[in-house]
Amino acid sequence: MNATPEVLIEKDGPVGIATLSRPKALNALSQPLIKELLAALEAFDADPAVRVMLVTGSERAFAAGADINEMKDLPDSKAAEDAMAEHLARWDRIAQLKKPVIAAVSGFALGGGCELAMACDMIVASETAQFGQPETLIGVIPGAGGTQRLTKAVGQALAMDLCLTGRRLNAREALAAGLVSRVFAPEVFLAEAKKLAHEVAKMAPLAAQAAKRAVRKALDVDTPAGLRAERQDFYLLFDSKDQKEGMKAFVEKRPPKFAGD
Ligand code: DAK
Repeated sequence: MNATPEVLIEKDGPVGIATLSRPKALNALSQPLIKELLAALEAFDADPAVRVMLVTGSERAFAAGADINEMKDLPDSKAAEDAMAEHLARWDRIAQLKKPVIAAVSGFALGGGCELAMACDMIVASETAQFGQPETLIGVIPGAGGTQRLTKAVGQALAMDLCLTGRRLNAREALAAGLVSRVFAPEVFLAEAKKLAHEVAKMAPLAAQAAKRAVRKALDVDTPAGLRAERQDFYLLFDSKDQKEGMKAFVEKRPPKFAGD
């Protein structure tokens, strides 16, 4: 762990917030920073009081990529793999969290920054956001899922364009391309992102987690397998108290009280 935290952790009721805070390097995602972020998110994932997580950065940068200084002197592929295998495993664990994770992106989300946002379940953006995968400009390619997740989010034409030219998408372009789901004016961006997180936190927690799992499944498996997984989770939710409460509250015309079981 760093002497000075580079990830600020806060709980806002049922919303666990992790704010990347390495301003001098535009939140470049060094190995210690990712380690700290993963620890924070896994603690939120295990905390029964937390239902949704929000990952955000500063106004100027969500994150400007993995830390180039950590990679620049790696002599060859073997050294790169040795140095980064554990790091990559941590990135994978971020994508495997059970609870919904929202990325709230202001400013630069480049390279690993864009990949981190895409490892989350939903991306909302400030009008200042800029998304890109400029790794080919520095002699590599996206290494934390960018080629796959970006292509699935925006399609081959645009993903290829971004990866081969390093050009950036602004927030409106990212919205039109399907990379982000909402764009907010800078003055209200964080408040709106938190509002959204609180809205998601009102859902039946087990159902929200199952919805996350099922939607993500669509990216990984063919449709029949995805439908099987969806159906299985649909039926399983009838074992939960929250399904009983949700449907009872509906017919009684009152708001549900979900306990998460
Ligand atoms: N790494 C380290 N430092 C960075 C950085 C980065 N990615 N991005 C910015 N900085 C630092 C700058 O060096 C500068 O530091 P000082 O010179 O002040 O000490 C400070 O942040 C401010 O940056 P600038 O002076 O450059 O600010 P500008 O406004 O002029 O430009 C910029 C902002 C974001 C356009 C520019 O900094 C930039 O182009 N940054 C690099 C963007 C980039 O190429 N990103 C992709 C990096 S490669 C993997 C996991 C992840 C990855 C790969 C593998 N595994 C686990 C296998 C991901 C790879 C990448 O992300």
